[in-house]
Amino acid sequence: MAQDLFQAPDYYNLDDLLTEEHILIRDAAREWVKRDISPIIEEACQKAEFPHQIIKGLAEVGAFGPYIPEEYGGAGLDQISYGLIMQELERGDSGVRSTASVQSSLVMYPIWKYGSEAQKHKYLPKLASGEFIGCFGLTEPNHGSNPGGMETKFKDMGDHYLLNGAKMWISNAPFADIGVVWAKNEEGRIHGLIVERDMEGFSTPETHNKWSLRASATGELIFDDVKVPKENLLPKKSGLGAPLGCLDSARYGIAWGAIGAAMDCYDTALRYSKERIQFGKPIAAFQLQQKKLAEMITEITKAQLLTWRLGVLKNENKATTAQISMAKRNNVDMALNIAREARQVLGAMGISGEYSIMRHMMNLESVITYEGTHDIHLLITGMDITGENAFK
Ligand code: TGC
Ligand code: FAD
Repeated sequence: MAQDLFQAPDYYNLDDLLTEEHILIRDAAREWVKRDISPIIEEACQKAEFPHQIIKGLAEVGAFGPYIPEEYGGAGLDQISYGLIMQELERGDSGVRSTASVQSSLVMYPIWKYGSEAQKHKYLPKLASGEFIGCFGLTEPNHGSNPGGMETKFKDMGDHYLLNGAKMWISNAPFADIGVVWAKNEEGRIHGLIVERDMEGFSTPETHNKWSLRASATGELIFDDVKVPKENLLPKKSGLGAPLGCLDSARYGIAWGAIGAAMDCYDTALRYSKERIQFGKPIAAFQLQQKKLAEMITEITKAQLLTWRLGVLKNENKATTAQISMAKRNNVDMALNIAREARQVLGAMGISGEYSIMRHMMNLESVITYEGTHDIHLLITGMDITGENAFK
């Protein structure tokens, strides 16, 4: 990739809305991305390999469990700090943000919220330091948007549970040390179970041939009569609301992350448009290119405002599922549209790995699908404002 010259756009002086601590945390993550992600990410994507060497740095910038209390090894930060870290990571690559989102919101969050004290002390500090990497198993071959229909099940065998079934499209699966896995008991009630890599009958084959999120490892989780100790069941919440509660936290992080990808595409296109000469002048001087760039910064600014406000609501424990859906849907769509427009500004260079835009565009095709598709989030908003459920 060409040298990382990123300069973050802040058209409405939104830094004024942040505290000094927010800015310190954000700038530390920004510097780390510039130093440790930008130089290696293109090659990792081309090779479709997760860059394991980044795990230590992710832990050091507080990307693993930013809002988990310090007593459990987390950074004890607020929700805006969490969002800003996700923004900076996804400015580098959506796959890097994915690894951190899953670890924080889909593995540490359920253990923190629904786990026993013993589970919290056993797993959270190791997850925060990156000694353990986790994954989250909800999606199945026959149940994606409709996780309530899941077929993975467990049986009470007296001194342990016996787990059978399969999950697919699971981020971090191929190398995760533990998985928070959602399965039905004999009464059909959904529970979370912590499954450890070395449990007999548990395997995690990698999913190959992805054109998107190539620097993030994706795989299946296969459970063939896996004996899970009873103390590994998350005791404090059951039902579909338990995994959906984790998704609220992860979707919130994605809303911030998508802004990072959009900022990187905009910044790259703006710089290129000033340097590329055609017909004797920089292409930035042509109205059609200005239209693209002006619309990009307008959409980024609107998303920044929406998401900052969501962060304030989240800090006050007032953000609703539907408000989070609106931000995830809007911001990912905004980022994908900006990536497509920015790629055009670069002409043929837009498809080259010399620049980050095509990689962001391909990554965002996953981001607009996972954690609830674009259409599912529209239906969540639709249900919230009309009171009518259009899912079923
Ligand atoms: P529904 O009947 O609406 O709800 C079932 C129960 O759950 C409660 N509930 C919630 N509880 C807490 N937080 C939320 N956000 C909640 N939303 C709903 C609800 O009150 C109800 O409780 P109860 O007590 O009455 O049973 O459920 P439904 O079956 O109709 O489904 C609704 C729908 C479609 C919105 C939901 O299933 C959904 O969101 N589907 C999308 C699935 C999805 O997002 N999967 C993501 C998998 S993980 C992933 O993609 C990780 S990618 C990570 C990365 O790499 O970054
Ligand atoms: P489907 O549910 O089959 O949907 C197909 C299409 O039908 C979509 O356009 C959808 O919007 C539409 N549709 C479905 N239902 C309705 C409806 N009621 N009304 C209107 N339209 C509808 N899952 C995990 O559990 N953990 C992970 O870590 C994880 N990581 C992922 C990583 C990647 C790279 C990807 C691509 C996916 C990941 N997922 C993960 C899975 C992801 O959450 C699902 O792909 C997503 O929820 C959609 O499910 P599906 O792919 O089965 O699509």
